[in-house]
Amino acid sequence: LFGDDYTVVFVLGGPGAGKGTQSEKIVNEFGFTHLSAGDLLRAERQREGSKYGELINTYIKEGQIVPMQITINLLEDAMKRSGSKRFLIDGFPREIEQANAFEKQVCKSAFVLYFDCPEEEMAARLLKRGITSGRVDDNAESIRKRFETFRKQSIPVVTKYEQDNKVRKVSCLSDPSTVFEDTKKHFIQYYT
Ligand code: UP5
Ligand code: MG
Repeated sequence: LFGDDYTVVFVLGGPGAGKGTQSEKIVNEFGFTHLSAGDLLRAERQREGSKYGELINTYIKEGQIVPMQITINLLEDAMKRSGSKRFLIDGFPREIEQANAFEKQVCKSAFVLYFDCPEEEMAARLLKRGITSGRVDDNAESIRKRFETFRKQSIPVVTKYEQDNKVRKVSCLSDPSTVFEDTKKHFIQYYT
């Protein structure tokens, strides 16, 4: 559907690794459009008249992956509406089936930006954010479930793309601007 003149970069990493934080910085410097699958699902959950509000809320609270066609449709709509040709797809694909379906139905990916972060650090960040975020999944119980889903279903996506030599890995342990110094290196080709 979206052809060779479109660029899709998948931004992956565990819950709280810093996908959203770094995506914002990439947008500012490289003119990409940032689409967070989680943000799109949360917006759909709140949308008046949505059929999926309740379902989405349950999946998010349980740290499980929402049935993929819902997410793929939201992403595709957002891509069309944006009028952009360069996308950071943040927090998606979270399982191999989603990766294959998206690449077949919507657009091929250029590469995967993978933010690597130890679970202890991610948990600390999420618990801290949970004090003010209002996110239904920023509590100890949901965080534990999100990590479990990440290990079982999402890490295999990274492994799959590693086999195709498409993963660019960045450690997320330092402060956001230091992490961005590393992130940037992977976008040199997109300087305008
Ligand atoms: N922070 C960030 N970087 C930092 C740094 N370098 N040093 C210190 N602190 C740092 O950051 C998280 C917190 O850490 C913030 O407070 C930030 O200030 C701080 P953020 O940039 O928000 O990290 P991010 O990786 O984006 O974390 P997020 O919580 O958004 O990740 P998740 O992957 O858990 O959440 P997402 O919104 O992608 O998905 C939520 C749920 O939606 C999923 O669990 C799932 O149920 C559902 N979903 C699907 O079903 N399908 C999908 O395709 C996508 C989502
Ligand atoms: Mg995020």
